[in-house]
Amino acid sequence: MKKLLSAWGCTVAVVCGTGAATTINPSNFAAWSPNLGWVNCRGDTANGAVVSEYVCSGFIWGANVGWINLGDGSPLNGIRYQNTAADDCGVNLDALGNLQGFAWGANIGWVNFHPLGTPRIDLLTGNLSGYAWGANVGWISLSNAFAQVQTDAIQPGADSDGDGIADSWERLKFGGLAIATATSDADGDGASDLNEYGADTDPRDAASHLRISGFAVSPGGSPVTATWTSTETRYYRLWGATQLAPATWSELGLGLITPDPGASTTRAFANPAAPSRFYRVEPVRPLFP
Ligand SMILES: [Ca+2]
Ligand SMILES: [Ca+2]
Ligand SMILES: [Ca+2]
Repeated sequence: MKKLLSAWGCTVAVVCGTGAATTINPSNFAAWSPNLGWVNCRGDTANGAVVSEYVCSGFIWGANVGWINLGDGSPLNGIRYQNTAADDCGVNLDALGNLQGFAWGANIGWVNFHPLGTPRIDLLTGNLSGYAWGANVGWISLSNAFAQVQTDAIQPGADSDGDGIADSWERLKFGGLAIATATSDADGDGASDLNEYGADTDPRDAASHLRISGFAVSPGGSPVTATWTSTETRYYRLWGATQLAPATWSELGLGLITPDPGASTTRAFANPAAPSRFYRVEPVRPLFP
């Protein structure tokens, strides 16, 4: 099927019916091009754009130009499209939400998602912004004063060995699928490879793992201030409990926390009156299922 899709004939893919259901929002699906008019990123729903953790796939539709292919979802290196051969082209997504690579329309040629147009996805809202550029069609705007494109989800990458870790991440960090399992801890830092994947820390660096790195209590016992290691690619929630066995964790009321710039985040919160208190921090990817 990969071969059929890589023929770049948009109607081929529709006939094949291999596309996953689109992730694009039913109301916010329209990009705009001065030369093409509206471009429908949901397509016909069954074959519309699909955003996943490392790559995009599926098709967007321009009434005047037909289907535009975002990639077949199966990059040859098992991670991202290299965009150096016709059968390995498509639009990639990085951990910060930036889109980069080439889409293809049989009637319009290549459409370049280039850093100059800053095409990206907001990791909190799923809103797309920036532009793509086609030599034959000019700019295609992913958001404007009237409309925008929004993805309801970012699908986790394929997990063929069923360890809960996207295979792309395993290949990127370990060069293959043999090392990481659902319980392994390759760098022995106490954070499992599965948890390092979830927190976007380095599974080959024992100094890199999610942890509360600082904690200060005000005179009188409340509020307290917690600092934890963080990355721009994740949001966080803080949880508290007054005992560990059994623990009943409660969200501390700060809601979804946007990380501070840099390598750590600090927040203050009320310290409940109790003989003992325990805290933990959870990494969150808002658009993941
Ligand atoms: Ca896996
Ligand atoms: Ca580890
Ligand atoms: Ca680590």
